[in-house]
Amino acid sequence: MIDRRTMLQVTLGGLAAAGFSIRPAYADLPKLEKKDKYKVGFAQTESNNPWRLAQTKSMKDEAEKRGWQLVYTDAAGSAAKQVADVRSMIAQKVDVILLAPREEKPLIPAVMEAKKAGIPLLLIDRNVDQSLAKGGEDYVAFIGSDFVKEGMQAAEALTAAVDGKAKIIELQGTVGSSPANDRMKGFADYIKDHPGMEIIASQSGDFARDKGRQVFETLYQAHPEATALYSHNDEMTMGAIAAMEAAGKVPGKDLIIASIDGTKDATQALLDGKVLVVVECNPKFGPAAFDAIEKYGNGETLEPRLVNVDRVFTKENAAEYMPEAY
Ligand code: GYE
Repeated sequence: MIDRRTMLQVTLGGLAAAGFSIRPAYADLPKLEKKDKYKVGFAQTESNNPWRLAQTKSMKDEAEKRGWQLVYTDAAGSAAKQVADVRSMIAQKVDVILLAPREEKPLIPAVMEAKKAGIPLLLIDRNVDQSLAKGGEDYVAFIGSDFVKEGMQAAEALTAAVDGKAKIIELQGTVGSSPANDRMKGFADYIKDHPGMEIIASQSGDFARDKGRQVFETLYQAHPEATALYSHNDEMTMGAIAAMEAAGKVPGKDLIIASIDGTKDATQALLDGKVLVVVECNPKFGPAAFDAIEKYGNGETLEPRLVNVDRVFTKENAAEYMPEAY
C-alpha cells in the first residue's frame, strides 16, 4: 500500500526527474522560455531623487548592452499607477517583469496578476508584504539590500560616535514601504540595548528632499533638545541639513547625522564633516537583475532572496568612494 508520504515523494521525484525544482511551489511559477534577447518590463516607483535616476540608468544601460528591449514605466509616486503600469506590461506580453514595489501591500495585486498571466516577475530593491506573497512561490525572487541590517549599521555608528547618549529625530521613508519599515526596525532593535539612545520624534519625509526639510524643521522646532538625526535616506538628510543651517545650527556638531544610500551630495557632506555615516544602499541593479533573468531563462533555480552587499561610508573612505557616487 502506498501511504501519502510515499506518494508525495514519488510525485516530487517525478518532478525532479522532469527537470523541475523539488520545491513544489517554485515549480508552479511561470516559466521563462529561453531566448537570446528578452523583452523586459521595468516598473519604477518615481524619479524624484538621484537614487531612482541611478537605478533607472543602470537598467537602461544593461538592456542596451545586451540588446534587450526595455519597457519602462514611472509610477510618479503612486502605488495605484504602478499597479496599472504592471497591468499594461501584462497586456503588452513582456517576457518578464522587474517591479520596484513602492509600498508593501498595495502592489500585491500586481504580483498576483503577473503570476496568473504566466509572466515571471522579480522584485527589485523594495519588497512586498511577506505574509501576502512570497519569493519562490508568488514571484521568482527579490533582489535588494538588507534594510534591517542598514538600520542597525546606522545605529551602531551613531551610538559609538555619541558614547551611547543621544536625543534622536528620525526621518522615516515612504509610509508602508519595505525600506522604511525595515530601517526603522533595524535601528530600534540596535538601540534597545543602549538606554541613553532615545528617539524623541519620528515621522515620514517620504524619502524626498523637500519633504524631509519641512518635516525636520517642524520636528526640530518642537524638539530643540535633539542632538542627532537618523534619516532613512540621503535626500531627506540633505533637506534636514538645509533646515539645520537655516536655523543657525551646525550639522555634524550640534546634531550628529546618520544616513543611508550613498548619493554624491551626501558623500560630499561626509567629506565636509556634516554627516557622520552613510550606510550604502546600492541602486545599480541592472547587472544583477539581468543576470537573474538569464539564469531563470536557462532553467536554473534562483534563491528567493538575493541580497546585495553594501558598504559603510565615513569621512575616512568617502573620497575613495566619490567617483562611484551618483
Ligand atoms: O533608499 C531611497 C529610494 O527603495 C531602497 O528608495 C530604496 C530607497 C532608497 O527612494 O533613496
